[in-house]
Amino acid sequence: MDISKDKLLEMYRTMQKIRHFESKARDLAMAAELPGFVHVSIGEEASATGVCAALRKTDRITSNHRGHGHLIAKGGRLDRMMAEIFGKRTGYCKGKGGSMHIVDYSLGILGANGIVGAGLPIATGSALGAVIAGKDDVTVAFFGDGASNEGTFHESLNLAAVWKLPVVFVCENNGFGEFTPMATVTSVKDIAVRAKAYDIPGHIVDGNDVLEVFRYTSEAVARARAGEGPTLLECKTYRWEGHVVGEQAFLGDGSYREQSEVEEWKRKCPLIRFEKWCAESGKISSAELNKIIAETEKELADAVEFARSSELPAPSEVTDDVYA
Ligand SMILES: Cc1ncc(C[n+]2csc(CCOP(=O)(O)OP(=O)(O)O)c2C)c(N)n1
Repeated sequence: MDISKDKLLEMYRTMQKIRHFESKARDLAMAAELPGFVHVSIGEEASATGVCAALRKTDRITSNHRGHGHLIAKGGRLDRMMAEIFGKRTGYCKGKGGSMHIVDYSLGILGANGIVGAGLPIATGSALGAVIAGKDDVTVAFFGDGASNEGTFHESLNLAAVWKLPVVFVCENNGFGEFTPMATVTSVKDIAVRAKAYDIPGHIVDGNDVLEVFRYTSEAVARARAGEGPTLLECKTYRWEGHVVGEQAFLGDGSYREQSEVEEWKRKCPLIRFEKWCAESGKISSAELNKIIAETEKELADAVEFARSSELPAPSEVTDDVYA
Protein backbone atom coordinates (compact mmCIF):
# COMPACT_ATOMS: atom_id res chain seq x y z
CA MET A 1 0.00 0.00 0.00
CA ASP A 2 1.33 3.39 -0.97
CA ILE A 3 1.10 5.82 1.95
CA SER A 4 1.92 9.50 1.45
CA LYS A 5 4.71 11.11 3.41
CA ASP A 6 2.24 13.51 5.03
CA LYS A 7 0.21 10.56 6.26
CA LEU A 8 3.30 8.88 7.70
CA LEU A 9 4.31 12.05 9.52
CA GLU A 10 0.76 12.46 10.82
CA MET A 11 0.83 8.90 12.19
CA TYR A 12 4.15 9.46 13.96
CA ARG A 13 2.89 12.73 15.44
CA THR A 14 -0.22 10.98 16.74
CA MET A 15 1.79 8.18 18.35
CA GLN A 16 4.09 10.73 20.00
CA LYS A 17 1.11 12.75 21.24
CA ILE A 18 -0.40 9.64 22.82
CA ARG A 19 2.91 8.57 24.39
CA HIS A 20 3.51 12.04 25.83
CA PHE A 21 -0.07 12.53 27.04
CA GLU A 22 -0.25 9.13 28.68
CA SER A 23 3.14 9.39 30.36
CA LYS A 24 2.18 12.76 31.79
CA ALA A 25 -1.26 11.52 32.88
CA ARG A 26 0.43 8.63 34.71
CA ASP A 27 2.88 10.97 36.45
CA LEU A 28 0.16 13.46 37.41
CA ALA A 29 -2.08 10.70 38.76
CA MET A 30 0.81 9.24 40.78
CA ALA A 31 1.43 12.71 42.20
CA ALA A 32 -2.28 12.84 43.21
CA GLU A 33 -2.90 15.86 40.99
CA LEU A 34 -5.76 14.15 39.11
CA PRO A 35 -9.09 13.07 40.60
CA GLY A 36 -10.55 9.65 39.85
CA PHE A 37 -9.15 6.55 38.18
CA VAL A 38 -6.78 6.87 35.23
CA HIS A 39 -6.05 4.04 32.78
CA VAL A 40 -3.22 4.64 30.31
CA SER A 41 -2.34 2.93 27.06
CA ILE A 42 1.45 3.32 26.89
CA GLY A 43 2.75 0.63 24.51
CA GLU A 44 -0.55 0.43 22.60
CA GLU A 45 -0.17 3.63 20.53
CA ALA A 46 -0.02 1.96 17.11
CA SER A 47 -3.50 0.46 17.15
CA ALA A 48 -5.37 3.69 18.01
CA THR A 49 -3.24 5.59 15.51
CA GLY A 50 -3.36 3.12 12.61
CA VAL A 51 -7.12 2.66 12.95
CA CYS A 52 -8.04 6.35 13.12
CA ALA A 53 -5.62 7.23 10.30
CA ALA A 54 -7.91 5.19 8.05
CA LEU A 55 -11.02 7.21 9.04
CA ARG A 56 -12.56 10.47 7.86
CA LYS A 57 -13.59 13.23 10.24
CA THR A 58 -17.27 12.31 9.79
CA ASP A 59 -16.62 8.67 10.70
CA ARG A 60 -17.28 7.86 14.33
CA ILE A 61 -15.64 5.92 17.12
CA THR A 62 -16.67 4.52 20.46
CA SER A 63 -14.03 3.94 23.10
CA ASN A 64 -13.53 2.33 26.48
CA HIS A 65 -12.00 3.08 29.88
CA ARG A 66 -8.48 3.13 28.31
CA GLY A 67 -9.57 5.74 25.80
CA HIS A 68 -7.17 8.72 25.76
CA GLY A 69 -5.23 7.31 22.80
CA HIS A 70 -8.36 6.68 20.71
CA LEU A 71 -9.58 10.21 21.32
CA ILE A 72 -6.24 11.81 20.46
CA ALA A 73 -6.00 9.68 17.31
CA LYS A 74 -9.48 10.83 16.22
CA GLY A 75 -8.40 14.46 16.57
CA GLY A 76 -8.99 15.27 20.25
CA ARG A 77 -7.10 18.33 21.50
CA LEU A 78 -4.51 17.72 24.21
CA ASP A 79 -5.41 20.87 26.16
CA ARG A 80 -9.15 20.16 26.42
CA MET A 81 -8.46 16.50 27.22
CA MET A 82 -5.95 17.42 29.90
CA ALA A 83 -8.39 19.94 31.37
CA GLU A 84 -11.07 17.25 31.45
CA ILE A 85 -8.95 14.78 33.37
CA PHE A 86 -8.07 17.56 35.81
CA GLY A 87 -11.85 18.06 36.26
CA LYS A 88 -11.72 21.64 34.98
CA ARG A 89 -14.46 23.70 33.35
CA THR A 90 -12.44 24.09 30.11
CA GLY A 91 -12.40 20.31 29.57
CA TYR A 92 -14.35 18.46 26.87
CA CYS A 93 -17.21 17.71 29.28
CA LYS A 94 -16.79 20.81 31.46
CA GLY A 95 -14.79 18.72 33.91
CA LYS A 96 -17.69 16.42 34.80
CA GLY A 97 -16.81 13.44 32.60
CA GLY A 98 -13.22 12.85 33.59
CA SER A 99 -10.81 10.37 32.08
CA MET A 100 -13.40 7.70 31.22
CA HIS A 101 -16.10 9.86 29.62
CA ILE A 102 -14.54 12.21 27.10
CA VAL A 103 -16.85 13.08 24.18
CA ASP A 104 -16.61 15.36 21.15
CA TYR A 105 -19.42 14.78 18.66
CA SER A 106 -17.92 17.29 16.22
CA LEU A 107 -14.94 14.93 15.81
CA GLY A 108 -17.08 11.78 15.68
CA ILE A 109 -16.00 10.80 19.20
CA LEU A 110 -19.16 9.25 20.66
CA GLY A 111 -17.51 8.73 24.00
CA ALA A 112 -15.15 6.78 26.13
CA ASN A 113 -17.02 4.46 28.49
CA GLY A 114 -16.29 2.94 31.88
CA ILE A 115 -18.66 0.00 31.35
CA VAL A 116 -16.73 -2.85 29.76
CA GLY A 117 -18.27 -3.75 26.38
CA ALA A 118 -20.68 -0.80 26.33
CA GLY A 119 -19.16 0.83 23.25
CA LEU A 120 -19.97 -2.05 20.88
CA PRO A 121 -23.76 -1.70 20.76
CA ILE A 122 -23.42 2.10 20.62
CA ALA A 123 -21.15 1.74 17.56
CA THR A 124 -23.59 -0.71 16.02
CA GLY A 125 -26.45 1.76 16.55
CA SER A 126 -24.32 4.57 15.13
CA ALA A 127 -23.65 2.48 12.01
CA LEU A 128 -27.37 1.79 11.63
CA GLY A 129 -27.98 5.53 12.02
CA ALA A 130 -25.60 6.28 9.13
CA VAL A 131 -27.44 3.80 6.90
CA ILE A 132 -30.82 5.29 7.79
CA ALA A 133 -29.48 8.79 7.11
CA GLY A 134 -28.18 7.64 3.71
CA LYS A 135 -24.57 8.49 4.58
CA ASP A 136 -21.55 6.30 3.95
CA ASP A 137 -19.90 7.06 7.30
CA VAL A 138 -18.28 4.19 9.15
CA THR A 139 -18.16 3.62 12.90
CA VAL A 140 -15.31 1.91 14.76
CA ALA A 141 -15.75 0.27 18.16
CA PHE A 142 -12.54 0.02 20.22
CA PHE A 143 -12.60 -2.54 23.03
CA GLY A 144 -10.32 -4.94 24.88
CA ASP A 145 -9.95 -8.71 24.96
CA GLY A 146 -11.87 -8.73 28.26
CA ALA A 147 -14.83 -7.03 26.56
CA SER A 148 -14.92 -9.76 23.92
CA ASN A 149 -16.30 -12.07 26.63
CA GLU A 150 -19.27 -9.76 27.29
CA GLY A 151 -22.71 -10.42 25.81
CA THR A 152 -22.65 -7.03 24.09
CA PHE A 153 -19.76 -8.22 21.88
CA HIS A 154 -21.74 -11.20 20.59
CA GLU A 155 -25.03 -9.35 20.20
CA SER A 156 -23.35 -6.49 18.35
CA LEU A 157 -21.42 -8.69 15.92
CA ASN A 158 -24.52 -10.75 15.21
CA LEU A 159 -26.79 -7.79 14.51
CA ALA A 160 -24.15 -5.92 12.50
CA ALA A 161 -23.58 -9.04 10.38
CA VAL A 162 -27.28 -9.69 9.79
CA TRP A 163 -27.90 -6.07 8.75
CA LYS A 164 -24.48 -5.66 7.02
CA LEU A 165 -23.81 -2.49 9.01
CA PRO A 166 -20.82 -0.21 8.31
CA VAL A 167 -18.94 -0.92 11.53
CA VAL A 168 -15.41 -2.11 12.25
CA PHE A 169 -14.90 -3.92 15.55
CA VAL A 170 -11.35 -3.35 16.81
CA CYS A 171 -10.25 -5.55 19.69
CA GLU A 172 -7.05 -4.33 21.30
CA ASN A 173 -5.76 -7.51 22.82
CA ASN A 174 -3.24 -6.41 25.43
CA GLY A 175 -3.21 -9.77 27.19
CA PHE A 176 -5.12 -8.87 30.37
CA GLY A 177 -8.53 -7.95 31.74
CA GLU A 178 -7.60 -6.00 34.88
CA PHE A 179 -5.31 -8.44 36.73
CA THR A 180 -6.45 -11.59 34.92
CA PRO A 181 -4.36 -13.03 32.08
CA MET A 182 -6.60 -13.44 29.06
CA ALA A 183 -5.80 -17.12 28.54
CA THR A 184 -7.35 -18.07 31.90
CA VAL A 185 -10.79 -16.67 31.07
CA THR A 186 -11.12 -16.82 27.29
CA SER A 187 -12.08 -19.90 25.28
CA VAL A 188 -9.97 -19.05 22.23
CA LYS A 189 -6.34 -18.13 21.68
CA ASP A 190 -7.23 -15.53 19.07
CA ILE A 191 -10.27 -13.27 19.44
CA ALA A 192 -10.32 -12.83 15.64
CA VAL A 193 -11.61 -16.40 15.14
CA ARG A 194 -14.86 -15.39 16.83
CA ALA A 195 -15.73 -13.57 13.59
CA LYS A 196 -16.42 -16.99 12.04
CA ALA A 197 -19.40 -17.47 14.33
CA TYR A 198 -21.00 -14.41 12.73
CA ASP A 199 -19.81 -15.15 9.18
CA ILE A 200 -17.82 -11.93 8.88
CA PRO A 201 -14.10 -11.43 8.14
CA GLY A 202 -11.78 -11.60 11.17
CA HIS A 203 -8.08 -10.73 11.05
CA ILE A 204 -5.21 -11.00 13.48
CA VAL A 205 -3.17 -7.82 13.20
CA ASP A 206 0.25 -6.95 14.64
CA GLY A 207 -1.03 -4.20 16.91
CA ASN A 208 2.44 -2.70 17.41
CA ASP A 209 2.92 -2.10 13.69
CA VAL A 210 1.08 1.10 12.80
CA LEU A 211 1.39 0.48 9.07
CA GLU A 212 -0.12 -2.99 9.30
CA VAL A 213 -2.98 -1.67 11.46
CA PHE A 214 -3.59 1.10 8.92
CA ARG A 215 -3.66 -1.38 6.00
CA TYR A 216 -6.11 -3.78 7.62
CA THR A 217 -8.35 -0.96 8.82
CA SER A 218 -8.37 0.71 5.41
CA GLU A 219 -9.61 -2.56 3.87
CA ALA A 220 -12.25 -3.03 6.55
CA VAL A 221 -13.42 0.58 6.19
CA ALA A 222 -13.65 0.28 2.39
CA ARG A 223 -15.71 -2.88 2.81
CA ALA A 224 -18.01 -1.19 5.31
CA ARG A 225 -18.48 1.91 3.11
CA ALA A 226 -19.34 -0.31 0.16
CA GLY A 227 -22.23 -1.81 2.12
CA GLU A 228 -20.52 -5.20 2.59
CA GLY A 229 -20.82 -5.19 6.35
CA PRO A 230 -18.66 -5.43 9.46
CA THR A 231 -15.14 -6.75 10.07
CA LEU A 232 -13.47 -7.86 13.30
CA LEU A 233 -9.82 -6.85 13.72
CA GLU A 234 -7.77 -8.17 16.62
CA CYS A 235 -4.73 -5.98 17.26
CA LYS A 236 -2.24 -7.96 19.34
CA THR A 237 -0.44 -5.57 21.66
CA TYR A 238 0.55 -5.12 25.31
CA ARG A 239 0.13 -2.54 28.04
CA TRP A 240 3.38 -1.54 29.68
CA GLU A 241 1.75 0.05 32.73
CA GLY A 242 -0.68 -1.43 35.23
CA HIS A 243 -4.39 -1.82 34.53
CA VAL A 244 -4.97 1.41 36.45
CA VAL A 245 -2.42 3.98 37.56
CA GLY A 246 -1.45 3.34 41.19
CA GLU A 247 -2.56 -0.30 41.29
CA GLN A 248 0.57 -1.20 43.27
CA ALA A 249 -1.09 0.46 46.28
CA PHE A 250 -3.73 -2.25 46.50
CA LEU A 251 -1.99 -5.16 44.74
CA GLY A 252 0.92 -5.07 47.17
CA ASP A 253 3.39 -7.76 46.18
CA GLY A 254 0.74 -9.74 44.34
CA SER A 255 1.80 -9.10 40.76
CA TYR A 256 -0.04 -10.92 38.01
CA ARG A 257 2.75 -10.85 35.46
CA GLU A 258 6.50 -11.29 35.19
CA GLN A 259 8.58 -8.16 34.78
CA SER A 260 10.59 -9.98 32.09
CA GLU A 261 7.42 -10.15 29.97
CA VAL A 262 6.96 -6.38 30.28
CA GLU A 263 10.59 -5.82 29.28
CA GLU A 264 10.21 -8.14 26.29
CA TRP A 265 7.26 -6.06 25.02
CA LYS A 266 9.08 -2.78 25.64
CA ARG A 267 11.61 -3.98 23.11
CA LYS A 268 8.71 -4.13 20.62
CA CYS A 269 7.87 -0.44 21.18
CA PRO A 270 5.63 0.76 18.31
CA LEU A 271 7.35 4.14 18.09
CA ILE A 272 10.87 2.74 17.91
CA ARG A 273 9.66 0.23 15.37
CA PHE A 274 8.28 3.01 13.17
CA GLU A 275 11.48 5.05 13.59
CA LYS A 276 13.53 2.04 12.42
CA TRP A 277 11.24 1.60 9.44
CA CYS A 278 11.70 5.27 8.52
CA ALA A 279 15.48 4.91 8.68
CA GLU A 280 15.55 1.68 6.69
CA SER A 281 13.10 2.83 4.01
CA GLY A 282 14.72 6.27 3.80
CA LYS A 283 11.25 7.83 3.65
CA ILE A 284 11.64 10.17 6.62
CA SER A 285 14.79 11.59 8.20
CA SER A 286 15.51 11.51 11.92
CA ALA A 287 15.60 15.33 11.85
CA GLU A 288 11.98 15.35 10.68
CA LEU A 289 11.00 12.93 13.45
CA ASN A 290 12.89 14.92 16.09
CA LYS A 291 11.08 18.09 15.04
CA ILE A 292 7.77 16.33 15.70
CA ILE A 293 8.96 15.23 19.15
CA ALA A 294 9.97 18.80 20.06
CA GLU A 295 6.61 20.18 18.85
CA THR A 296 4.73 17.54 20.81
CA GLU A 297 6.65 18.32 24.00
CA LYS A 298 5.68 21.97 23.64
CA GLU A 299 2.02 21.16 22.91
CA LEU A 300 1.83 18.90 25.96
CA ALA A 301 3.50 21.43 28.26
CA ASP A 302 0.99 24.05 27.09
CA ALA A 303 -1.87 21.59 27.65
CA VAL A 304 -0.80 20.96 31.25
CA GLU A 305 -0.42 24.69 31.88
CA PHE A 306 -3.90 25.29 30.38
CA ALA A 307 -5.42 22.58 32.57
CA ARG A 308 -3.69 23.70 35.77
CA SER A 309 -4.65 27.32 35.32
CA SER A 310 -8.29 26.63 34.37
CA GLU A 311 -11.13 26.97 36.86
CA LEU A 312 -13.01 24.16 38.51
CA PRO A 313 -16.76 24.10 37.74
CA ALA A 314 -18.82 25.80 40.47
CA PRO A 315 -20.64 23.50 42.92
CA SER A 316 -23.91 25.15 41.83
CA GLU A 317 -23.39 23.71 38.29
CA VAL A 318 -23.18 20.12 39.45
CA THR A 319 -26.50 19.08 37.90
CA ASP A 320 -26.14 21.13 34.67
CA ASP A 321 -25.69 18.96 31.55
CA VAL A 322 -26.54 15.82 33.53
CA TYR A 323 -29.22 13.75 31.82
CA ALA A 324 -29.82 10.84 34.16
C1 LIG B 1 -19.54 -4.47 32.77
C2 LIG B 1 -18.27 -4.27 33.56
N1 LIG B 1 -17.72 -5.33 34.18
C3 LIG B 1 -16.56 -5.19 34.89
C4 LIG B 1 -15.97 -3.96 35.00
C5 LIG B 1 -14.65 -3.79 35.77
N2 LIG B 1 -13.55 -3.67 34.80
C6 LIG B 1 -13.07 -2.47 34.44
S1 LIG B 1 -11.86 -2.59 33.29
C7 LIG B 1 -11.96 -4.26 33.27
C8 LIG B 1 -11.07 -5.09 32.38
C9 LIG B 1 -11.33 -4.88 30.94
O1 LIG B 1 -10.38 -5.58 30.17
P1 LIG B 1 -10.27 -5.34 28.63
O2 LIG B 1 -11.63 -5.21 28.03
O3 LIG B 1 -9.39 -6.41 28.08
O4 LIG B 1 -9.57 -3.92 28.48
P2 LIG B 1 -8.11 -3.49 28.97
O5 LIG B 1 -8.27 -2.95 30.36
O6 LIG B 1 -7.25 -4.69 28.90
O7 LIG B 1 -7.68 -2.43 28.02
C10 LIG B 1 -12.94 -4.72 34.15
C11 LIG B 1 -13.28 -6.13 34.34
C12 LIG B 1 -16.59 -2.87 34.36
N3 LIG B 1 -16.06 -1.64 34.40
N4 LIG B 1 -17.72 -3.05 33.61
